[in-house]
Amino acid sequence: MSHTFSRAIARTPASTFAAGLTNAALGAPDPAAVFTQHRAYCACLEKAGVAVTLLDADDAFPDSTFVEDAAIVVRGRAIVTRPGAPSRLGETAAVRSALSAHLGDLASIEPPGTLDGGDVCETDGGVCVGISHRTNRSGAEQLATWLKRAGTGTTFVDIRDLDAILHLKSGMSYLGDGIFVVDPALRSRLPLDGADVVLPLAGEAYGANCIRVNDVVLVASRHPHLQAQLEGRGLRCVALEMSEFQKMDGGLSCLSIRF
Ligand code: CIR
Repeated sequence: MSHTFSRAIARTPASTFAAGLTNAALGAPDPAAVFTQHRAYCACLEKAGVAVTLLDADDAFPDSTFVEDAAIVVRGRAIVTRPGAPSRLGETAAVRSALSAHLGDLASIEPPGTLDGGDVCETDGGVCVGISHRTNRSGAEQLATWLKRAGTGTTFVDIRDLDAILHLKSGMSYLGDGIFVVDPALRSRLPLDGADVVLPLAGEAYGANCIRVNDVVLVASRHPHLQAQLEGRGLRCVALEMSEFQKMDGGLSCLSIRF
């Protein structure tokens, strides 16, 4: 896959953000810090050369800042998802309309399928799709059929028994050049033959959700070992404070759709 992106969709956090879904037990997010961290994230994307379309907040959807779950773009084609949490189903309309301005007609995941974009990890060898508590087999199969038409293969990865991993990409990232960051709990489930696998140390598993954007890798701050492992591979890292999003089970990839 290419990590060259010129555009991204992001969404201002809702003022109801703290009412979103979470299992993190890290306390309530600080409202001011949420907005500060989100602004820093968007500024970082812009600095990396990406034009960010920032959607208006929608207080009816506390989790709507996690736009990644609402649509997937692979090789210039987009599919709008059907999020697995009922409270998130209505998030897709605004994302669909923003994406269609750039990518024309969009496909859709249809009932009974559910799929969250966070469960979809594109690599050079195809796409890994997590079967999770949000993405069901029908949603994953619909995505695989859509990808197959574009010549892209799919590997399903069942993560339903891994309580600490909400979405597949909560525990893995592909950074290009054969480099994966993988939570050790996922390693044996992934097709990683020949890959350069970076395993975060104990206490740094949250860092497994990182993103390559053009010539930089965005990593969550306070993951020094992981950052050193990536820099040791010649990757230029920018550390971003993600504490308030982590409290709501979100990470760096979740806050944008890049294309
Ligand atoms: C949720 O539980 O749906 C949100 N609080 C967090 C979604 C994070 N998104 C992602 O990992 N792609």
